Amino acid sequence: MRHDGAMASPVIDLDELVPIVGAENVLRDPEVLAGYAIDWTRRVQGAPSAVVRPGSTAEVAAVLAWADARTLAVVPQGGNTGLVGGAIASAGQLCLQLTRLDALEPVDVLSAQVTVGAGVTLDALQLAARRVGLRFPVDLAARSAATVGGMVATNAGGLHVIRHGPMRAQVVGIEAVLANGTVIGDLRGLLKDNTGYHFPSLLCGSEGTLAVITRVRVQLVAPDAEQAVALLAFDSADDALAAAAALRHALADVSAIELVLADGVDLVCRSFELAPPFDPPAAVLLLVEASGPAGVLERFAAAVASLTGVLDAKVADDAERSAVLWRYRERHTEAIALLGVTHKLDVTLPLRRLAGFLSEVRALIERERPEASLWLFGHAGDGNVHVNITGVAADDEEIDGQVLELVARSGGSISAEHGIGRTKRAFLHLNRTDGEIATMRAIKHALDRNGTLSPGVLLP
Ligand code: 2HG
Ligand code: ZN
Repeated sequence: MRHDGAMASPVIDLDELVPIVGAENVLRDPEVLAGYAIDWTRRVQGAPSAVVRPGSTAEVAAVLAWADARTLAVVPQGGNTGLVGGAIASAGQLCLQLTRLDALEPVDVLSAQVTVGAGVTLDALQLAARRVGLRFPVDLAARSAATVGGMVATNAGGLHVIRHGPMRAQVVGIEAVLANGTVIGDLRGLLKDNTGYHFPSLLCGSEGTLAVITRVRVQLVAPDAEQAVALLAFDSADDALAAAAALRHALADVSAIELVLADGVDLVCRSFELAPPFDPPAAVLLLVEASGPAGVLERFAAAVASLTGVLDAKVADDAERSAVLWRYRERHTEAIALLGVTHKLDVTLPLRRLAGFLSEVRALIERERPEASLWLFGHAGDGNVHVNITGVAADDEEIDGQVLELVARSGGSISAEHGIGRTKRAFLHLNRTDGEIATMRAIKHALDRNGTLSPGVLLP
């Protein structure tokens, strides 16, 4: 078994993995493998030779050392909720499935930190924090399956980046295994430690290409006393974005500003039999969440009342009614998935270019792929738009390129929070110079001499 032009490799006997992880954790039945071999978008189909499920850092190290010595490629995978194919092993590669690394240490209340295995789900981490009266501030719709290791590897963003930053901002310690089996990092959680290169920074967003993350220590925050959510209706994206800026100036409590459009909300309502939020339907909707010290609802209501351009509003201040409003935003991904293979282009624009981009990308798709449907939604507070295209061929990379070129020309990023993975690596040059890509390659080579980890991911 060879990968990416490697020299002739020794014969590979997957039975040699059995003493390392146990027979029940070397999966080879094609029917079982199928579930690990395709990503959420159904666009990236892999064909791993086996799925290996280590149960400890030592087992990860032993599997990697074994594979590295045989130049057998290994692709780490967490909850398989990624949207760019970064966790999908191609033919002849091993899928290193990490959900058995699910140990959750007791929360260290003194430092408000907790150490968790890479396979712990976001849900489980949030629950552990809540149990001791704290909060883990990163949140995203795939919380029940997305794992902490995968979220660090992709530097996941989610709903609260405007207040708390992405995953990178929460990580205070990391343990990872290099391709040759060397374990690096520490989990002491020291906020001040200037002893050279900072491995958490290097590994956040490295998408499995530099090391396999096995444990992570994260910072928790104090919960907010109160929370309120509003769904606001507008005629245009310009009006909505002006209101979003005004709200952020007026109110320190804003913790999420999400944008959805009439057609997406209609699709969500039809797909899940939800009552439409507004009658008549609004062209553009903002879902705004405010959380902070007592009195949030009053401050929020006053700030909303002072906005211009709001056609209609729905406000909720309890968990149940807030969840009802959130559904119109959070269920977009699921509703779009029902339409079939989806091209997902997760991009950020400078806020001043965001409204213009929404109309320009629509004009581009109408011109270039009139048969396609375009779904636009995202995190308006940080300029992150999820451009979803359905009704085009799975392998239509040309249309991806055209959208991403528009993003780059507009001063944006071709990957806001999902990563580059397999689906965007051919476009990395739109955002990174040759010198930068060469630097990334040099780092990759220094840490993974044989190219064992995730070949075909991230680097062109
Ligand atoms: C979200 O914000 C996720 O809901 C998924 O990042 C986005 O499905 C998508 O394109
Ligand atoms: Zn998102």
